[in-house]
Amino acid sequence: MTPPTPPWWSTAVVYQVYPRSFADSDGDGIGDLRGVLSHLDHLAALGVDVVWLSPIYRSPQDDNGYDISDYRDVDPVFGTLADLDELLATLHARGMRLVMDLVVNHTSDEHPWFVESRSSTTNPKRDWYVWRGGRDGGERPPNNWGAAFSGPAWDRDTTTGQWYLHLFSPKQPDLNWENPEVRAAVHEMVAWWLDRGVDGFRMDVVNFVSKVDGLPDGVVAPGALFGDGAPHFQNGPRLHEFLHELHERVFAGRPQAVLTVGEMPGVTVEQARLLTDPARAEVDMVFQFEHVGLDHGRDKWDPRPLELRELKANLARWQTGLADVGWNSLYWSNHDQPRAVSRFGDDSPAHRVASAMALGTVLHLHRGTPYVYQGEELGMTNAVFASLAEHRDLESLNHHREAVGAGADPDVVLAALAPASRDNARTPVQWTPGTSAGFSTGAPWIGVHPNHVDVNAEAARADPGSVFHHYRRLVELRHTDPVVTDGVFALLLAEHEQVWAFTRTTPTAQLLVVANVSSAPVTLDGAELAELGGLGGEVVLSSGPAGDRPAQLGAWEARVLRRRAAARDPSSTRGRSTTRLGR
Ligand code: TEU
Repeated sequence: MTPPTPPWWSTAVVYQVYPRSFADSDGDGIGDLRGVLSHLDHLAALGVDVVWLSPIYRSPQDDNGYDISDYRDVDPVFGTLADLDELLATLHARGMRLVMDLVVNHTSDEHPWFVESRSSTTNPKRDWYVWRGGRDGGERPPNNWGAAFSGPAWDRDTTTGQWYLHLFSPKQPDLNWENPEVRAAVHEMVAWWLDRGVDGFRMDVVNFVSKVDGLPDGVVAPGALFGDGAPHFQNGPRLHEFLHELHERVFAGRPQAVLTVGEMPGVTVEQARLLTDPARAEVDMVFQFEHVGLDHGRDKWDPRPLELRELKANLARWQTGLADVGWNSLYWSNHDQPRAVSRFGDDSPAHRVASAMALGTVLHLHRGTPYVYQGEELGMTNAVFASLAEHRDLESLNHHREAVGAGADPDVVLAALAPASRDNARTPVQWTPGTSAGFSTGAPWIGVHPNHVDVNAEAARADPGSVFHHYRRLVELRHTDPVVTDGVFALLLAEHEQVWAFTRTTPTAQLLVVANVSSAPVTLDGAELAELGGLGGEVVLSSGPAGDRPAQLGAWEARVLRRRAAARDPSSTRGRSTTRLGR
């Protein structure tokens, strides 16, 4: 039997554009589609295959476009439908693809569907959203769930006195996927975009669409204001059915081979095996959240130190779990997460470049499809905001208000926003050392990082030793070396607290990836060196201040070595038994 042709996205790298912060063409301080069009050379130079565009649809912008009031138009702040068509055509002409954001767990409260739905209890669209009567004579929400952006997950509507569910902001009411008319409307809209030529969808919190019957109360953690509804709305009872239906009705049989990636907070490896099994036809890959939760305590505002051993074990568990069925997505950052180099690396001037390279190296050489978030290829760092007034994200602002309202010290809450706020990822892309980093000729909607004078695309592209060129080489390696796509993953030195090492092995070749993921040099002892096969092989890629002694790794030094796969290679046999790490 000939093996099935691997899907195109198995050798692809996706680049995420958060349009509000990418590039502004018209001087209003907000990035737009013509801004994206003007920087396609940058993406082509990096070599990426796909652009994932965060939402550009019509929206009141309560959550920067994740609150959509018209799925079939472009918000004037970003441009026009004609600009979008031009972007699509230009990307295609350059051999790149376009993946859109699909936000259908909820709409904006200004979407005509919700405007109708809230108008009366008998409106035909009433059941398109999740409406319930309140407790205690209607005065209290129907259950105790909290919303992701603070406060209760319910709002009482004055027109009818009933409550509607919003897992995010009150301006993001949840659609009722139990209603077949809602699903049909979503299918129609997705087909409309595919007819326009788009190549796929990143599906926003799509594992929240099926809620448990009866919407039971969640457990209230000690000190928490609300119950945790997640067990009742994440990966709910009809999720597989809904995704399969969407696939069959819309994605199957399309001329373009569509890429679907489901954003799924709380998804487990076991669920992901089912969700991404090609035979089940649900989604191609999922964004899982385990590795970006390892530095959270009670919640994201309560940091705990990240343990390298835990991080390695987590990624290894996903590699093993999806080795024989399904597929991984690989990411360090996106528009909701802090900057990778500040969070997992060391963004001090001495180590910023090397640590960004080391992180890129380990991530991109895992098995799966890597996602590069805009600016990550420049080693952009977390924002430096001096006051609450500089923050923009509703999640941060609401959290500050809620925590201070409950008696917390405002300065302490502000300090907790610094490492965790989503605004860290949303400062403008740094194109040049000039005014506003070349992002806009107007006043940017959010502060430009002062380090743009040194950290910018112009400088990076001119410097062969930059993070940009290292990422470019990683993308190229994925395109040219089948081991990067297919090789079996095996973690080495699992217990080492500074070194991240693994092999990728096919019957004919092997890559060994070794990185010092710390700001202190490492000297490997004899046993460690033996586990790494003596660190021999042809150097495919390296970064950091390589020393001349193989047993020494400088701070954040990363090496990728190619070897012929030997049947009795100690690393490959040992690696196979690493499942104990995570299971
Ligand atoms: O995010 C969903 C999600 O669960 C998060 O990553 C969320 O940002 C987190 O709770 C913050 O701590 C998606 C989008 O990526 C995000 O930008 C939207 O705000 C959200 O859905 C609602 O559409």
